[in-house]
Amino acid sequence: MIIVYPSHHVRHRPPSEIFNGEKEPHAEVPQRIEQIHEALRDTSGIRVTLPKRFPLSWIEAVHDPVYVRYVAEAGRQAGSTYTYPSVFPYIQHGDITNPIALRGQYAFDLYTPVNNTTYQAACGSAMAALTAASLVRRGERYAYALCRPPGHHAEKNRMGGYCYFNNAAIAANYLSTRGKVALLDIDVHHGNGSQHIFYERSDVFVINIHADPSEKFPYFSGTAGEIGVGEGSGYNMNYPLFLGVSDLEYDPVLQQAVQHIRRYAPQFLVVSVGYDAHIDDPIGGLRLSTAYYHRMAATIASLGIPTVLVQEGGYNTGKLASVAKNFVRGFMQ
Ligand code: SP5
Ligand code: ZN
Repeated sequence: MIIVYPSHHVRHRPPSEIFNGEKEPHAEVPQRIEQIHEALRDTSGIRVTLPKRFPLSWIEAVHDPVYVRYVAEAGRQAGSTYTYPSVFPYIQHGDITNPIALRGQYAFDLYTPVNNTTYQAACGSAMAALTAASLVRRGERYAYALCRPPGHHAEKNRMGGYCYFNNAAIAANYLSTRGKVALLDIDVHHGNGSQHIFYERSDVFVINIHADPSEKFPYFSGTAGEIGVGEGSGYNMNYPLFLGVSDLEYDPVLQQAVQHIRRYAPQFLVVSVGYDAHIDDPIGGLRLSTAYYHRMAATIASLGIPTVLVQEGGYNTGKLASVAKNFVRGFMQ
């Protein structure tokens, strides 16, 4: 298994997220990827590589170029201080130019601040996903991009949920030039960004298993009724789960999802891998065991489809190393 490690991620470290008017320590910390990286580089059968550079057009194929430029420019303006939205413009009379208004125009929450390290980290993260995708496109059976910042909440023109650029969607779109792609999202949070990006497309089938959005972030997206529109109708599936779901209840849902992917018969699979459905995750709300991550990975790998694994969430820095090791070993066996 080849692991792609985007080293620039460490410079992006937001100190806080704002929840219900209170500043709280930011959950999406550099140690997450550092710990996974350290655990995996010493695992047999694993080789670590750095991201290669790809044209910005692969990011702009998924995100509005104006949004991409905004992330770069807002970061430059911010300097080293992390900036947050205050107002979310809900109607537009002509162009919005005020920087305070723009922060809210291009974001949907107060968890996803921007400073002058953010753009470089977000690009590096996207390049890691593209590097893994290109390896798989050239014949590797699988590759794992240790993306940070994560991506699956980022929509075409909006950041949120700690995500700026949608790494998994960028990889899936890149691969879709060669054939049908399935995007399976097992992060505990609904991948609203990936859903948004592919909602009208049938060449990328998006399937999400997550904590019910009536209970958990992102709150506004991820119900079973969201099935896609137009050409994309029937090519988006959501499996919202009750809080507290354990291995035994999760597994039949994963089996169903895998069946749907098999029937779609994609040429490539992208997996948004979050470890935040683990029982000890501080924000997830589900109860999957460390051992189950091994079985989960083996089940997904049994599809036998060339696969790009893309890191999303997972916030218990004491557990991530062992969970990731289990997942990768389950995938490789
Ligand atoms: C990629 C990813 O997993 N993003 C998840 C973003 C969800 N963040 C929600 C954090 C809310 C936690 N704060 C509430 C705790 C109340 N004290
Ligand atoms: Zn998550």
